[in-house]
Amino acid sequence: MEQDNRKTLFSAVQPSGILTLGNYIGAIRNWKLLMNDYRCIYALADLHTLTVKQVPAELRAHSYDLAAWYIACGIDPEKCILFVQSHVHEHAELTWVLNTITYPGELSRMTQFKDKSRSHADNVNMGLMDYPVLMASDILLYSADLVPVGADQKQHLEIARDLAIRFNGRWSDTFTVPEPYISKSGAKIMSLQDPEKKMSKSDSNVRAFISLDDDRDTIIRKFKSAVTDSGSEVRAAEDKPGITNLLTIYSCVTGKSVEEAEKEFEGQLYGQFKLAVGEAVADHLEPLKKEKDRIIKDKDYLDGVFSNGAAQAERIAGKMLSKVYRKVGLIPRKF
Ligand code: ATP
Ligand code: LTN
Repeated sequence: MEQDNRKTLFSAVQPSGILTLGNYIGAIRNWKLLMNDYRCIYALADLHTLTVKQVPAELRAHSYDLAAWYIACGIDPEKCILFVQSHVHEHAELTWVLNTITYPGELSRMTQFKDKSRSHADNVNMGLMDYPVLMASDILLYSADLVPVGADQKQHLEIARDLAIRFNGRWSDTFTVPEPYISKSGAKIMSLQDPEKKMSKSDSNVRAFISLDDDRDTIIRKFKSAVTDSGSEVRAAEDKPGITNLLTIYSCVTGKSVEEAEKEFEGQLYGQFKLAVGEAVADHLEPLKKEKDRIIKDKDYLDGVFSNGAAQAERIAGKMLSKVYRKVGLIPRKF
């Protein structure tokens, strides 16, 4: 068999609802760009979604939806491994072992845990706290060298690195210590209503985020109502978080640099600029949405992708889990 000498890349998104423009620009868009240079493994992190309350039928629908978006955004299942986390039992099993070398203190100080404990105060469960350990298992099972994520996941990546180093030190070299890949531009797309806050799908104000499912008119309307800053110049600056965010978005969807965009809108009013950003985003998303709508109709195709992906993922994850069990002293089943 031909040897693949490329480094390995792993990433995942939770099928927890709609996808926002932040998810797309901060994460999924980069996956496609890296696909030819790395051996890529992409998962739907469905076990992670159970850390907050889910409606079972909706979770199932969201999982198919997310897979359709992955493929529509250019993640080619023929060129990478695309699978559902819960289809590969090794993820949950490695989490158990890693839990035994994780300290509660390092999990309880995670920003996401603190935020979600506040926003889901009626359901602060062990899974919510253990979330980064499951994420570390996802990454370490595949010896991933690189993990492309948005800036908000950097802390979780640090835990994955710490656990790899701790395990390797206590037993012997087993895990690759992963590096985060956080793109320079677009790693943190901000809310359209409060540019000091991350754009988030769980925002109670729907005008704060763009859903990839929004139609053209809605997208343009949301950009028109985006909060901007004082002054009138279309320029990226620290004291202009609203305009800077819109310039970043414009640059990411058009491929132009922020400087080029600033020149293009020199002398124009905020209103004209916001309309142009809305149109550029709508133009960019339109073909992706068409493709997603086509793919989602074919559940058999998606089930085939999942089955094929899980078989490939399992081969890698199974080997790694056996190695881990052996190293920590569990006896292998002989018959
Ligand atoms: P929630 O807001 O409910 O916590 P989320 O929108 O952050 O969810 P996730 O599934 O946690 O969604 O994130 C998926 C990926 O998208 C991660 O890599 C994350 O870093 C990235 N991401 C999420 N929001 C943004 C954003 N506003 N800007 C850039 N990247 C983002
Ligand atoms: N927690 C991540 C999703 C995720 C992930 C991973 C990302 C689960 N497992 C492994 C990278 C690598 C999030 O985006 N919220």
